[in-house]
Amino acid sequence: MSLYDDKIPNNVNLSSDKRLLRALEHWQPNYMKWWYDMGPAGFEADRIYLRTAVSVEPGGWAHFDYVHMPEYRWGIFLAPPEEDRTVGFGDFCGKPVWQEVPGEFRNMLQRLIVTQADTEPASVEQQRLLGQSGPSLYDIRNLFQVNVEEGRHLWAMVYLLHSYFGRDGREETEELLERRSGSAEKPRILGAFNEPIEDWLSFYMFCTFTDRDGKYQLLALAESGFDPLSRTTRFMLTEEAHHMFVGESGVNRIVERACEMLAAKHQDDARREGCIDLETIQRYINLWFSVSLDLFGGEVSSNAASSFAAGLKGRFQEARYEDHLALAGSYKIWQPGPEGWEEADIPLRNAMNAILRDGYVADCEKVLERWNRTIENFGIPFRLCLPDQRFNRRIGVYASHFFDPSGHALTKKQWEGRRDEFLPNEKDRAYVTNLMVPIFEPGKIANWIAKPAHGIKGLPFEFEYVRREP
Ligand code: BYC
Repeated sequence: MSLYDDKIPNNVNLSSDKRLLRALEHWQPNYMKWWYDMGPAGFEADRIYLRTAVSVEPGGWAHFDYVHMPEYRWGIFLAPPEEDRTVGFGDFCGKPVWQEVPGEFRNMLQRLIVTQADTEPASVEQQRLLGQSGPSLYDIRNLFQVNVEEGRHLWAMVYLLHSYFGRDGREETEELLERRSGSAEKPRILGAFNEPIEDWLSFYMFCTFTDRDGKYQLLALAESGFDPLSRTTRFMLTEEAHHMFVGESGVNRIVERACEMLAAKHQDDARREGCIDLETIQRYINLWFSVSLDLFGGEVSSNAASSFAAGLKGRFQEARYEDHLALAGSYKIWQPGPEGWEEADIPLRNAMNAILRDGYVADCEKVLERWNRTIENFGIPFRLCLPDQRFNRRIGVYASHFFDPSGHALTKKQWEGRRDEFLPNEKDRAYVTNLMVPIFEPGKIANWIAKPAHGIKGLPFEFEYVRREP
């Protein structure tokens, strides 16, 4: 048994594939170097109560124990194969799925996998310093759980690149460790993954809105006719659910604490009580929802049409549709025309990004309803909302146009004058950053966030989720 078979839990029979093993043996030390350079800073020696995936069997991905993060067992798992699976959409609909890369679509497929892969280390880099200002050991442990799982998701994509894309794939896996979130020279591929995440409100917004893009992209890739990609992403989705829980419940606890203070002190300004006011929370929603919408790509996209036609990337729950060819039909988009903004019909295949995004938006609406229920329970009339989909966009038909969060068109000058009303402004950031004081004592929590309703795996909130080395 090889060192890696021993160290890396897997269900891909690593030990029997010498070529793959060699490739991973070459990549693994570089990954570890990256983790030490760019992974959570300042906690390398501490033991964290983490969940590690040890198999895809029911319960096998829910093994909990104390772990030093650099020794986390980053594994490679594919969901079990489905017998006689066929391509579910596009030009090859009904044909057997591919177990090898279809030559004519190699570049397109590699690009999808690299783009997906790039987001995983990017998010770890964005969150690198957060542990040092965590509001409780419970929250810090959740951050690290998310971080190690993003590391595992990178391994999942690296496995595909090494196994199926030869030398090009190997080179891509090196570049994945070279790009850096926010770098001017070698930035990460997608916009949201170059945004700084320097406070915990941003972290929870990211897990709510950006990880939820991850869910929809993974669901679309889980439909793929390239079976190894489908099986890998299906397993990744089991972990993604927890990340969204961390985000949604995190924001909810911040909202709850602000409302609790407002209600108890008959105040109208949560900041006076050292909490984060709902208006600031709204501006963070405006930012993270809009940058996450950009992650779906342009509303009208020939790339999306091509990957749908090739059977590589489908729609969310493709089986719900009757027509899997999408050759007929159209999708309505409000876009600039010769006479100003107008509704246009675009061919369905070109609208695949917009269709996937619509499912995402509906999902986000439900999150907002749950946060608003918390506010309502305190009898406070304020309501949080999602900004209009045209607001603050950098990609797609609304990029380089200006809209307020209600979707009213603005001139560039009006936008510049009112930007601070819509998006986190300098004062907001300074205020929120100032609250980020670390709490490392078990059972204690920062003033600006409520305790969670439950601890991890039935343990109390007071449990020592992070054992700090003296
Ligand atoms: N930023 O045809 P278009 C996750 C580029 S998150 C910068 O409109 P397409 C996670 C695009 O590359 C999920 N550039 O869009 C969450 C293209 O460039 P070229 C990640 C952008 O290609 C939290 C041009 O603009 N997974 O897992 O259909 C933590 C025109 O593009 C952006 C995936 O993304 C942007 N936002 O769609 C950890 C799935 N958007 O060709 C992890 C795989 C577009 O002109 N990726 N561009 O050079 C895809 O399916 C597609 O690449 C995209 C873009 C949906 C992202």
